[in-house]
Amino acid sequence: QSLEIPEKAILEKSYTPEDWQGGYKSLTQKFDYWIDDVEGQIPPELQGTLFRNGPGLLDVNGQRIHHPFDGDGMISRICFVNGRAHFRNRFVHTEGYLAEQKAKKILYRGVFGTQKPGGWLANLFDFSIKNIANTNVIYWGGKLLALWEAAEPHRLDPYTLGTLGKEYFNDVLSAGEAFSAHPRFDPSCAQDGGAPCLVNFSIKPGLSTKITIFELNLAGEVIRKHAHSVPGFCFIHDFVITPNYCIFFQNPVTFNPIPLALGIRAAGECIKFQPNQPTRIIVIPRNSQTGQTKVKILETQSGFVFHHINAFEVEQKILIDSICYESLPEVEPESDFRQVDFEAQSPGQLWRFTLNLQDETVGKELIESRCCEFPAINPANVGRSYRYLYIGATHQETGNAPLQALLKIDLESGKRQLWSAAPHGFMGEPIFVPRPGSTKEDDGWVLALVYDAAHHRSDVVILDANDFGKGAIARLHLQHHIPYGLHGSFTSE
Ligand code: 3ON
Ligand code: FE
Repeated sequence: QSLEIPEKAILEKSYTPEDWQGGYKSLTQKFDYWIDDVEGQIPPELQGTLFRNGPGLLDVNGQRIHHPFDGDGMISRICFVNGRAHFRNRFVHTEGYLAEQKAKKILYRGVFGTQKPGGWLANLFDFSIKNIANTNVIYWGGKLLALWEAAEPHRLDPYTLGTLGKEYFNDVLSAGEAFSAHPRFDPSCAQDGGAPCLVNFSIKPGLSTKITIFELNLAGEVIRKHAHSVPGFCFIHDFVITPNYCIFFQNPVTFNPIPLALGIRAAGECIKFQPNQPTRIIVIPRNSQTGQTKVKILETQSGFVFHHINAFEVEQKILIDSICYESLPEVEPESDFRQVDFEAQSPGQLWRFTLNLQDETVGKELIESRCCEFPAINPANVGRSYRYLYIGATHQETGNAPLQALLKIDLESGKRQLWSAAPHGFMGEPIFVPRPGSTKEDDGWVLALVYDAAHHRSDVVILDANDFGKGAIARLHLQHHIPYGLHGSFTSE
């Protein structure tokens, strides 16, 4: 057998840019229907609702936004009942969305480079922010909440997806106060006698940064809130928890607000990655009662981190699994994000960091070099040791490219399984749903939205988490596409 790989196979990409770009068309229509076009079988045991959030609009009446992270939040709701599934989508009716739809033009600057038309003069000294509610959607304490990390949540009707208003948790949040888009769900909180709780944070940046931690009980009430000041500017999108700690990676960046003030750059474009500076790992104790309240800051080199997978404690050590980029991906001010040169971007790779709290050292080890993003695990293992993770990945083993596959990693045996939707399929964030009543870590399903460029529509794909080798056990063809999204969640309530 020849080991020679034909040159064509190496040169050929697993996708075409045109196919990929199709997933960045706006979706303006509202839909409500039972999904009848199903390949395979929806497991009847899979009961509950998958909520997804992401930018639904990539333009306002034809005026293009500069970066997908600036797009207005659109919620999709896929409800599974007795082996059938129902689809509904609605935009979050934020003040900014309503005002721009009425005016039929861009009225706000975006954090990631969208400017008001009219050049720098039209944007000069405009620091107002548009809460676009586009990053995550969670169901907690009987409330469906659309999240965006720089401002307060929007509350939605879980059935109709109608917007009910902003959520302040009984005045715990003040107007405009942030509540990040990456809450973590502690399945069994030691401080609450083993009851589940939600842990979230907010970042108030400045010369020094205020990090506030919130813990909410099952009724959706904030039961603990404490704030900490750390030196320097922070761009922190995600964090991890263990039973005793909240852990943040302070990326090595600087912020220069002058181009923002002058109307020539958006806030996100004023952030500069500093490759020669260390990442500072901020470890904040969750229990402020035990005297263990001192915040510890450890240093390492991690590149830029958006997302973490999980963390857990082993004696005096904390292990943290994170997706690291060699640098912060930037979109040039005058360019179109649809023309991005993937090969020029560093891939996201999976690393394990080991913090030794006693001598304050950090070790690190590469777990997966294939470009990956959007991790998921069994919710019962959040903050605990775990064996399996599921993550969006590129079809190819090396380099950067759009996510087209799902990778399952067995951290114990090192075994990998890859399910790819290439060449025409593009992968969104997976969600792991445990099989009801089962305690086996990988017994359940992995759900993801896949954009199918061949039909310009999206599919809800269901894999058996225990065995990706079977292929998709069901592919639910939607009647339309869903623009590439960010995060979501599953609730069996
Ligand atoms: O950090 C400071 C405080 C703060 C909260 C300054 C600041 C202005 C940058 C800021 C605001 C941050 C915001 C609004 C961040 C929003 C992030 C967002 C909407 C999405 C992030 C997504 C991250 C990733 C890695 C997405 C990957 C997507 C793919 C691989 C596929 O499309
Ligand atoms: Fe995120």
